Amino acid sequence: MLEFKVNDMTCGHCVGRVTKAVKDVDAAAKVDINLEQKSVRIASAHGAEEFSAAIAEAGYTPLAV
Ligand SMILES: [Cu+2]
Repeated sequence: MLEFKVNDMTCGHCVGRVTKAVKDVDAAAKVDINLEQKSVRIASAHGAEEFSAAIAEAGYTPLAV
């Protein structure tokens, strides 16, 4: 399980964009986002750096937890 904190994720639109960024890396990834806690949990065989880069490219700031 990978986890990031994305503090600039503020609404459902952001959740959608982050989810899409994760799915673009791995369509089979399981994504669990808690907007209140700004947490993004990802179950995937892909590495954390790939997701971190994709979330950053979507315009957000993923922090390692
Ligand atoms: Cu938003």
